[in-house]
Amino acid sequence: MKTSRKDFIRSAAVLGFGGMSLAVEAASQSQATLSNEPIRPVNGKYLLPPLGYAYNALEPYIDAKTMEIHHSKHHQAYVNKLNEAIEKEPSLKDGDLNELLRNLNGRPDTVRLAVRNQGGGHWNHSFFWPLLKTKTKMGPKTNNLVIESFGSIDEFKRQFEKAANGIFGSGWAWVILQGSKLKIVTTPNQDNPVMDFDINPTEKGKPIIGLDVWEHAYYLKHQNKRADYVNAFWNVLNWDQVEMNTNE
Ligand code: MN3
Repeated sequence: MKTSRKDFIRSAAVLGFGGMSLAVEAASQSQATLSNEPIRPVNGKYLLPPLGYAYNALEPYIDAKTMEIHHSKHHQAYVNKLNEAIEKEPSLKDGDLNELLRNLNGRPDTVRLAVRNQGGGHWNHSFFWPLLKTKTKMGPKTNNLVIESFGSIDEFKRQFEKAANGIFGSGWAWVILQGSKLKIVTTPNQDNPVMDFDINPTEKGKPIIGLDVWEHAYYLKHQNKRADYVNAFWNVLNWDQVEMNTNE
């Protein structure tokens, strides 16, 4: 029996849908994450989400050793220290990390800094890993937002690179959605644009892209040359994930 093109498309669509629902299930189990999805403790403890791809998947742009140490050591350390903090403050065990970060000022003094630094570290890295994938293309919604907000893709990239390269010390460069426009902002340490501490309200918004510019993210491959790492980021930015992040 000959398989018609229509049947083929239908079965591919079914497979595609199956793959998607599996991915959604894995994401909720792993806590890997879109910016608007809850990140919750399991039995009172936050967990390290699986990377979702091999450590060498981003070669040659980001090397396997960096990915392995970054995920299994650095991110794990944020998770562990966040868990130590919430041990001391059991009221934090039930929440969603997004909510904890959005209302840092409402947290007890004893744990606020730990939630900011370690919770921020956990949130930021959970957001970062799904943003990395080779060979994707900018989606139509993102493209429109970029053109409306920056005039051209080149100008957008230029401004993002300038911001990322200009961060003094450790921090993150972000593209956030504010209303119907994109904006590039930076944060020090593990702060991010969803937190409510003494951040300028103009710097707050829904993250759609985040880039870790701590030295641990690039030093093994690029040493002091952060600009090379920032430039390489365009080769591994997962535009499919970015497009999803633009959804409300
Ligand atoms: Mn990092």
